[in-house]
Amino acid sequence: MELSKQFWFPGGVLLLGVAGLQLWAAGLSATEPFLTVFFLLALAVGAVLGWMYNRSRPVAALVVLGLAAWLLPALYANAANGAPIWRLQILALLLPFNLILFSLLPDQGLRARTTLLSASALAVQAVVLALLRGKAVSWTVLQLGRAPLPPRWFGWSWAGQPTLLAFGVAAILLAGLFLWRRRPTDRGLFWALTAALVGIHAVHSSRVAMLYFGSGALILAVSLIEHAHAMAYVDALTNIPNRRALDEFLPQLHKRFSLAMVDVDHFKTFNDKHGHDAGDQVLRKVASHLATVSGGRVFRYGGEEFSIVFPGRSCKEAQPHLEALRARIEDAGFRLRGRFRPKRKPPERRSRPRGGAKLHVTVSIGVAEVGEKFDSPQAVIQAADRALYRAKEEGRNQVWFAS
Ligand code: GH3
Ligand code: MG
Ligand code: MG
Repeated sequence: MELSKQFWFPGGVLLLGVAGLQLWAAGLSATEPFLTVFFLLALAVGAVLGWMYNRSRPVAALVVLGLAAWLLPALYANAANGAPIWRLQILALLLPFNLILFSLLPDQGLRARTTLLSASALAVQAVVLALLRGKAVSWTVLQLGRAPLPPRWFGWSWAGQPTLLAFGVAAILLAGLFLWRRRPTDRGLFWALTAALVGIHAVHSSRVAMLYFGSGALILAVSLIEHAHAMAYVDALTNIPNRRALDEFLPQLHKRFSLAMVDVDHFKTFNDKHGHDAGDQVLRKVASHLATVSGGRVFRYGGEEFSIVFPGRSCKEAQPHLEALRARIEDAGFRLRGRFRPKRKPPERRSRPRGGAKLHVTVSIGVAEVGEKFDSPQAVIQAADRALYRAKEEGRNQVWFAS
């Protein structure tokens, strides 16, 4: 899936759908009890999934959304009745702050120390907020009133500049985190944050606020389902679909397809020479090259073997793409990263190649297509495997067709 689609789906689409629904149903009082039910259900589903998959970050975020939906409308109503607005503004400011805090903490499961840390952070905030008096309050109000940017830019919101800026910074951080790690839970947190931003502007009605904070909870719940899906169907090392995904994909193809089996040459020797961790880096690199193939879908078949499926294409049509991949992997080479790279520059620098020697690997490829001869996915895989064996026998680093 291309990146923009990956980013918008499903959180962004869900939030837009909810906003559309709210605009369409505005003024329908009959929907209001439904909103409370929706909110509680979304929280419950998210909590159960978080507990099932033992994920502390989404659960912590759910707690924050639940607290926000509970506290903010009440404080807003108080403020409308003349109570000072600073407590409401601080709570709104704490919302993005906490979501960022939880997204940066490592997810080590619900029983890990980080959960205690998150809970303590929330408890400290609650105590400080309850104890704020006198000088501390006037200082806080002063800080909240400080406006580095022109105030008219923020006139549309009651939340004040610090809060809106904190939301902006949190959004940039979470989007960046997703682009970097591509984890569904990071994207879930980004869209939950966006839902919370809309939510704090709906606090005039506790139920409309519940709709948006509930949407945030639902987005987190969906991201937990995506996380579980990725655990089942995506290979953890190379981040491409795994054998199970291939086994389920092939029977769904009702048209002609060709399939290539790709195997790294002399990989055992490479591992023996450079170590297993270096071998893992090679597999990641090879997978990222293979993933650039146009018109094909790449899977990690197992070990150092990959499969590429070309739906609607014959072997002949797949050939130029496979030949290009083979050549690109041969030419690319790569340098070992991380602890394989010497930390300090070696004293006799000039005698060594800069940045360490470039290592090269090659791959052999066997291809077969579905047809009269090979009439089932299993038969195609076996035929491609035999062709791969031929490519190895003939000297490796080449593409062979099944006959
Ligand atoms: P050939 O050219 O005939 O394919 O030789 P080869 O050495 O690549 O083939 P062989 O099947 O003998 O060895 C495959 C090696 O791949 C053995 C195993 O240690 C290594 N391997 C399999 N999975 C992984 C992995 O996830 N990480 C690393 N580092 N090595 C792996
Ligand atoms: Mg092999
Ligand atoms: Mg091999």
